Amino acid sequence: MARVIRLPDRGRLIVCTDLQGCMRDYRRIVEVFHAACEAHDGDAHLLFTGDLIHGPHLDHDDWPDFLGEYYRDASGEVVEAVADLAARNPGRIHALVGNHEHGHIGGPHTAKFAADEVALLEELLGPVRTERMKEIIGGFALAAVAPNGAVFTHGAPAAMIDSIKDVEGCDLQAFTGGSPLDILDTPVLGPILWARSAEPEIARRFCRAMGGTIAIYGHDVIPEGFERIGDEQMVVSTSFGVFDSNKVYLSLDLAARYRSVWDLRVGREILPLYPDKAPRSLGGKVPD
Ligand SMILES: [Mn+2]
Repeated sequence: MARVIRLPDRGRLIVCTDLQGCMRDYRRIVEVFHAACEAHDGDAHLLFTGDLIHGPHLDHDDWPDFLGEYYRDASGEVVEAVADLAARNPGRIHALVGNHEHGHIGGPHTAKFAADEVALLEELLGPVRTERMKEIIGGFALAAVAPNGAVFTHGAPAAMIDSIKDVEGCDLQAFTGGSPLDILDTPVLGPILWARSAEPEIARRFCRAMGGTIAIYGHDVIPEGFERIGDEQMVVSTSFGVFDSNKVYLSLDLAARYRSVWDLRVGREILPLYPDKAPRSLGGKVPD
């Protein structure tokens, strides 16, 4: 299957990064999507940029403060909810593979909150729900491109590619090593799923090859909610590892033309997930 989603040149696009099993933030972004549908005559899209799964399984007392507000992992429920939402909104719900999803369909097993998060989740789900989850995430893409210039991936745009075909034809089974440390050496697939940064020149080249101008991704935690890197990269933290007050999502005009990440403005394209908790400097309602 082609691993690149081609978004249309009209309507609104809501972008949500790493949820890592947080059902509360999932429900909130679905509210945002429905509000965008209403505001744009039904013409809205919702894109998840990977890592829907693998959150902490911790009791309240063991929760480290730096992870933000407490939640308990609901990975299986989040993936199933995304599939149901996609079935109810044909062609409007899009999802990319993150390094955490990849572990279930050929990638190295992640070990962030458990020695083997892939084995743990599959055990919790049991064989039937595990098969369904693998089927769902097996249909996810590696990148999405929009005529407005935005190129979306899970990790940083560090892959060396000559054209969009290099990503379209990418084999999710290409990783044959054993250790997660070896994955970055797997061309295209490794950097797209695991890179935390990209040199400006490499990022520019990646965007050009994908037919776009700016790269938008998650994978890393930005405690302040988002970060611009140079003119062509933006890292967004919608959920995981961030306090509610600083969680942001993007709302992009698919009919616009974005030449640099500075065209994305707080309060317009960069919006707080919880406006009632966010400072005005992040487009929220709370005085700074
Ligand atoms: Mn990730």
